[in-house]
Amino acid sequence: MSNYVLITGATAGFGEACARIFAKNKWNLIITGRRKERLELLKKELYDAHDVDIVTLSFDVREQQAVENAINLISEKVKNKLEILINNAGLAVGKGPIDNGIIDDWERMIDTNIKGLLYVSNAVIPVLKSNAKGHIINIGSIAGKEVYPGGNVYCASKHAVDALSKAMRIDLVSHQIKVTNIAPGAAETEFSVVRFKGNKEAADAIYSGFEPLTAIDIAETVYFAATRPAHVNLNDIVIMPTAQASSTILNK
Ligand code: NDP
Ligand code: 8X3
Repeated sequence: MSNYVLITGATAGFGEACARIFAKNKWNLIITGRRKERLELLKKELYDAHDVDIVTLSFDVREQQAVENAINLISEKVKNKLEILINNAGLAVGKGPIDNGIIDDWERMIDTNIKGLLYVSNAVIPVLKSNAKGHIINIGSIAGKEVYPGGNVYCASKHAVDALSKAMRIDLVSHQIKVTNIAPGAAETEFSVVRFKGNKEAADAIYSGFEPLTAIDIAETVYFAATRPAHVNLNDIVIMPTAQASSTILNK
């Protein structure tokens, strides 16, 4: 039986694309997200196409008890074959000067991008340790490498992901658990629609005048990192559109 990859935020964007590429390559999946209907539709589609085992777990990564309960629901048989955790669930909410910041937006980003990633990791790391090998792939961001105008709290949350990737690598090296940080630049997904609270025009403007990355570009990168030989780990990957030189420099 093939091994399992657990993907957070598999209902859209990078996470959904990761589910597709891993299933196509005959990996079994544990797909998670809040939108249960999307998880069930994806499960049916990928099971029909690839005949892999797919477990769906619907929970909010911000709720520690819900995270723990969901991971506890996974059968021992599946846990024994769990090899990869992709910490992908995340979001930006709002973009503007810090002195105009909305506290609720800040809390959503910190609770999801930092605390949610920690809750999921806390629940899954014991499983990887007992399997005596594993791979955690954290989806950071170019916002975790640079700070840009109006990005303040989102950038801080992704700098935290960058730091946690380094810290996890140090703390888990003796358990043969690889840790990879992937830091994408501009990629067109539901990300900007969420960031601009449903304002599609504002979201579309982010990607106009250049060719952004796609979710498939990121999923292929994740899959490549996940399938290196046992003795090779890719620590940190920054991936941007060819038209992007930094957070703020775009060839439009
Ligand atoms: P999408 O908005 O397309 O997907 C985000 C995913 O995260 C959804 O599946 C969503 O599921 C899930 N999610 C969000 N909040 C929660 C929550 N509280 N609990 C559980 N799941 C949650 O965005 P992307 O695919 O673009 O983003 C994926 C990751 O990549 C994020 O961490 C983002 O910060 C990062 N990133 C994105 C970039 C981009 O330009 N698009 C660039 C660099 C990094 P649901 O709503 O069903 O819960
Ligand atoms: C998403 C990329 O540049 O909008 O993390 O912060 S950016």
